[in-house]
Order: sequence, then C-alpha cells, then structure tokens
Amino acid sequence: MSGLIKTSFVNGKFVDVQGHEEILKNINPSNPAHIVDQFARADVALTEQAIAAAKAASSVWAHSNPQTRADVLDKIGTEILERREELARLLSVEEGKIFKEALGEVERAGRSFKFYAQEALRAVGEKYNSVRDQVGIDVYTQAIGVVGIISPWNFPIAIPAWKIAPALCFGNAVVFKPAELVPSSAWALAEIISRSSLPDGVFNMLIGPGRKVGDTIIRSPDVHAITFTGSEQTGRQVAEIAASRLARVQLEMGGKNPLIVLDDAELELAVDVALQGSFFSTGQRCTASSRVIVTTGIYDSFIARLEEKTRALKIGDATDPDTDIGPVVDEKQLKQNLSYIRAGQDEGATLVYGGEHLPKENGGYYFTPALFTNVQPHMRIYREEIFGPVLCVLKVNNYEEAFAAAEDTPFGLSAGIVTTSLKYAEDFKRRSSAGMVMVNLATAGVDYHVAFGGNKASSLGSREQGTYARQFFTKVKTTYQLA
Ligand code: UN1
Repeated sequence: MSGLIKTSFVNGKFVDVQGHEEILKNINPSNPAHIVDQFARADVALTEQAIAAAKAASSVWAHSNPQTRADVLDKIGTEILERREELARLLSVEEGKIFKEALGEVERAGRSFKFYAQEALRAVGEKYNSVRDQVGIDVYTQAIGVVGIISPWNFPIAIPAWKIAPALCFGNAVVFKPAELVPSSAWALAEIISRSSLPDGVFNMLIGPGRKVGDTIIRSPDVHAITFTGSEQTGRQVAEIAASRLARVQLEMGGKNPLIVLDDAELELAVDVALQGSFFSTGQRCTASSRVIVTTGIYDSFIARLEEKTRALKIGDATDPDTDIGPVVDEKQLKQNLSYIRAGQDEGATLVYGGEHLPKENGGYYFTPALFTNVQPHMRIYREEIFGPVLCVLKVNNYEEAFAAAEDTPFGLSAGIVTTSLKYAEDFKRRSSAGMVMVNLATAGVDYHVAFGGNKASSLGSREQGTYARQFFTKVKTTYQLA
C-alpha cells in the first residue's frame, strides 16, 4: 500500500486532503489483506465545485479547435497504450480480472481515445435547400454542455474511456464518478488526463459514494446529460430523476443473455464459446451468457465436455499467469452468488459442478464456476441477472423452441448462437430482439469502434461507442438563412 491518500480531481488539480473526509480503502479481492490504495472520499460540496468548474469551462471547450481536441485525446490514448502492462496489473489487482483480460481492457481504453481523436476531425453537418426560395439551411451537431459519467466496477478503465473520450471529443465538459470498488484505475486515468493540456475544469473526477456524489451529479440542473452503466435498479432511479428535470440520459444495465447451441454445432467451438462467455471475467459482464439453450441431439456430449473443461479451469489470484478465473469482486458479490446457488438447488435445478466458495490461505473471494442443468424457465437462476460465473442449461427440441426460449427475458443486451447452418444463423441475426448478436462467438467481448448497447430492460437512450456515440454526446442545430 502506498502511504499516500489519493483524492478527487477538480478544476484542473487533484484536491488537497482536508483531514475530515471519510477514507475509502481499495481492497484486492485476490487477497483482501492487501490494500491497493486509500482515497479521501468526495462529498456533496466538492461535487458541486466540480460541476461549477465544468459549467464554467464548457463553452470554451465546446468551441475549441477540433485539432486541439484530437491532439488531447491522442495523447491520452498514447500514454495508456505505452503504460498498458502497468495499468493492467493495477486493474487486475483491484478488480480481480486476470492479467491477460486486464491487458485487453487497457488496450481497448487506449484505442477508444485514439478512435475519438480521429472522430473529433470528422464532418458534422448537412446542407439543405429550403422549400422557400433563397433560403439556405444547415443542420449540424454541437456539444451538449456538461456530461455526468457514472461507471461500474467490472470494467474499471474501458467503460470510463468509452464514455469520457466521446464526451470530450464532441466538446463537452465532464464530471466523472467511477465505482467505489475500483478507484485506482480511474485515478490513474485521471492522472494521465491531467497532463493532456485540457483546460482546467473540462474534466473532473470524484471518488465518493453514489448516495452523495452520484446523486448530486444526477440532480444538478447544470449537468445536461448523464451516461450510466450499472445495475437495472440504479439505472431506473437515474432515469426517473433525469426525466423529472428533462436531462438526457443513456443507460446500460443488466443482461440475461442467451447462447443457443444447435445439433449441427461444432462441439469444441460450442463448449469454448460457452466457457468464454459464461465464466471468463468471473462472469462479471453484463454481456455474459448466463442461459445456454441446447438442442437434444448434441445435449449429452455438450454437457459432458463442458463439465470436463469447467473442472479444468484454474481459480486463483488474478495476477498469477496460471489462473483462468480470478476472484469475485468482493464479499457482497460472493454472498450473492452463493445465495443464487442455493435458490437454484431449492427450485430443483441440478448443480452439476461448482458454485462453491473456494477457501485459500490469503482469504480471496474465490468461487468455482457453476454449471446447472435441469433448469426450468421460471427459476430465478434462469430469469435474474446473477453477475457471476453461473451457467444455466435449458434443454429444447429444436431451433424454434430455442429461439422462443432465448427471447423469453425482460433483457435484450446480447445473444449468441453456435451453428454451422447459414439458415439458422441468418434467421437468428434478423429476428433476435437483442442489441448485439453473435454467431459462433461468445456473447461477451465486443469491439471498441462499433455501436454497443441493448434493448428492453438492458439499455435506454442512444448507443455507446463508435460513430453512434455522437447521438448521445451532441445536440442537433438547424439554422435557416436568407441568401
Ligand atoms: C464486453 O463484453 O466486451 O458492463 C463489454 C458490462 C458491459 C461491457 C461489456 N457494459 O459488462
């Protein structure tokens, strides 16, 4: 542990420790005795200062030269990529994601900044002839103003990056609140941003609790738009408050993503896609496949091979190169996983393997990936998002039954199918109500340069990432002029 107490970043500097703040300890879930960092928690007053600083800086940044914005974003992206190994180690230690996955996440964060560096230079408008003589019309986009960014713990750097980069790219000022479980990656990112030549106040980061910091951001009349990734329950509250004051909102919430495995699938590929989508990153992804829907012909061989490969997975310290699955993020999440395992058993599902707390000397929050069969569609483990490595298998007779089962959920983030049939692959892509559909690929693990998001209870508002992000981070202006 570094002796230093780290702080929030407001109006161009890391604030001084006052001495009266609550102290937040960032705990390593692989080894809870290890305190990664300590933070002085921001309060309502500091959050208000950050919002005021963002408001004051927003109009200069909104009208800044696009080359200036491109250079700032490119510089941030370059440093993230240059320091990828160090940042990945930090991420792995604070979140429990294995190093290889953490490295992928850091690269994605760096590349998001690089993508939006280029996007800052792209054309933004259209010219029209008016239906009235001698009138010209321009339609183009402008910055919205101040954007509130609230990010979750499961992607400590990639999600902040794919929200902050487009916000800055399109000329907005930012008030960013990372999840309290993973402040160290966010702090490292803020430190990189602090040296990027952004004018003071354009970027602010507050490390503190949702009930104070998050709430103040969401309710402030000076925050014009809020982008949030997290639980459905919190997302609904964010949306209600934002709607009550007519602020723009973008929500990415839960998933209960289906993966269909058809008789004609290649067995090894199907098993690997299920393992990757359901168990990797400890199942802590809103895109994880937690419902695997399998047709009868391949069912027995699929389950046998899946069980064999699940048993072979190594659970351990996230930074150990031999580890396949790191710990659960904290004790609360571990207890929640265990309670869902009991609920599944009580409702009559068969626990084929896993679902246990795996005690180790250092007391990490280790949990063996769980494989349930004999699952029925009404069971809680099949309907509710667990956010852990818990895979429920549903047996069906044919593609049509599989399709109906896949659709039977309040969520609609991602959906996958493993098949060698072009007909079923095409049909599934066309008819699925999910926002992202994968064929012969895991439901989780997406590119950084294309639209990301879901439908139904998974998402609200326009898409994140890629060129689609412009819709959320800008407003449209239409001008008319007499020639
Ligand atoms: C991915 O699967 O690559 O919170 C990204 C989440 C998502 C991101 C998933 N917003 O899990």
